[in-house]
Amino acid sequence: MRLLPRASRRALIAAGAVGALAMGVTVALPVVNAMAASGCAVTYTTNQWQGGFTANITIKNLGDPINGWTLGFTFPNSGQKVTQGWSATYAQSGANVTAASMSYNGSLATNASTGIGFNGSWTTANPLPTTFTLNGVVCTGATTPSSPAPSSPAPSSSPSASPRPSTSPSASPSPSQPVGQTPVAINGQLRVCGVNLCNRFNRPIQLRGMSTHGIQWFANCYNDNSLNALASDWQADLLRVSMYVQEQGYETNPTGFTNQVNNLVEEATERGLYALIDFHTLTPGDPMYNLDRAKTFFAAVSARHAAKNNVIYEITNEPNGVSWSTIKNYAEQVIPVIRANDPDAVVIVGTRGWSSLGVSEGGNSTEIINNKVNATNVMYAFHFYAASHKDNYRAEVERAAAALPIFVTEFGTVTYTGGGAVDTSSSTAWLDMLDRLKIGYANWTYSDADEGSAAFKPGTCNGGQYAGTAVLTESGNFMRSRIRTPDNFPTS
Ligand code: IDC
Repeated sequence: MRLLPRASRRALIAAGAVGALAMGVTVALPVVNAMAASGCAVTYTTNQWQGGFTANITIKNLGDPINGWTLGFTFPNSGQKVTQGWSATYAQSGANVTAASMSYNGSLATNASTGIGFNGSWTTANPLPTTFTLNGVVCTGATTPSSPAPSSPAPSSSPSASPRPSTSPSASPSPSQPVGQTPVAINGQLRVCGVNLCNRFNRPIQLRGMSTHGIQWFANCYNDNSLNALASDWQADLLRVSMYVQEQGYETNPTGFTNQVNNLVEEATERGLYALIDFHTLTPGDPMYNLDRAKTFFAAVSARHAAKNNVIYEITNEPNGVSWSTIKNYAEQVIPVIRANDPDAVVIVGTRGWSSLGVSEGGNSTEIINNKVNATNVMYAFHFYAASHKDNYRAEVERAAAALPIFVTEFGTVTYTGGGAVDTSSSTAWLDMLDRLKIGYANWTYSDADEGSAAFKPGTCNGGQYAGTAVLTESGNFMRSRIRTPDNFPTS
């Protein structure tokens, strides 16, 4: 979806068109229903603009476990239409809409939630539907008298993943369950434990994966074939979705880029990969410049993915030219927006000097260690480019890693320009250290950009072949062989 040219947008605004509005309704009355083998609560929120909207719906099952569901609701007026949905099969007749579960999200345990959504259009007005049914029963939010309220967030639905064989489509964090083969099926919801990232067995793990290039430029590199190759051939654990804010990115079309990110998160989820949502600020370096955009964006994506167990939020890519206290202040304003929707998700905060822990601006990690972000489940980003950043940076990471949870959300095998030759010895030294310290990483980039850091040869994304080594650059070959080695995730 492209925005209208700037002049036409101004004309629309001048003609009195409404701007983007966020609206929401939660249907969850604290009523106890004596019958109570069924019960549901639905949250329906929209972001809307002139003629269009995105709806995000969370369905919570308050009754007995169900296997397969159909959500029903009625639009308040007949000009409202579902145009494109996700995570459910939609049908509309007049103003009546149904959304039926998919194979991977039909099973909802008691108190489990799942998230679905759609893009829609409207003509005269776009009020929210007020009544929802689940399998024909009106959702009043009633709870079963016999089941106590959950003390922890409900387990999310976890799709089993093709193309990796999965023996367990469930993400229920019970060690007694058979273990699936995808990274998400094995590890489930992650949390920060001390200086590490821990899986559902409370054991430290390292996630290894790839970053997209800017999705405003390389959307053609992210499709079923390329993502199947990442999951199956590369055996990656993680896809970082890199959404630039400037440089023709998010600021030019917030709804379009939010949808593009959401779709890539769904693609990662279908394949059992963790999805790292990167709010790719770069220039200007002060994250506060994008604070309002960040709040809007993270409110939308965290609502959409709240029920998933595989989403990690990176709230600012590379702050530069600003103090750590400014970055911390930004983080402490954005994190609550995410937590309001997705209380248990891990959040990664960029650090001073292009996420160098301060080193590239003459500082070091002490400023963070002495003044940590005031929130739990937080990690700190470190970035390096192996041909530019060597021993002094490695020493600082090793020192910082004893005190801070660190995630290398971006690095290159080349120079910090993104180009030049692969520095194999420095890259090897870096990755050996990250492996030893169990620090997760995403390599820049899973794209066919014409620069040394790209994994694919230029032109690859015009074709359909991504698996194997014939399509890879030197950097791609190096990274594929590092990422393909067994993860040996702890399973008890
Ligand atoms: C670079 C891309 C390049 C693009 C440029 C635009 O590789 O194709 O023209 O961004 O700004 C970073 C940034 C990342 C950079 C990368 C390489 O996070 O956006 O990508 N890099 O320069 N930090 C250090 C290096």
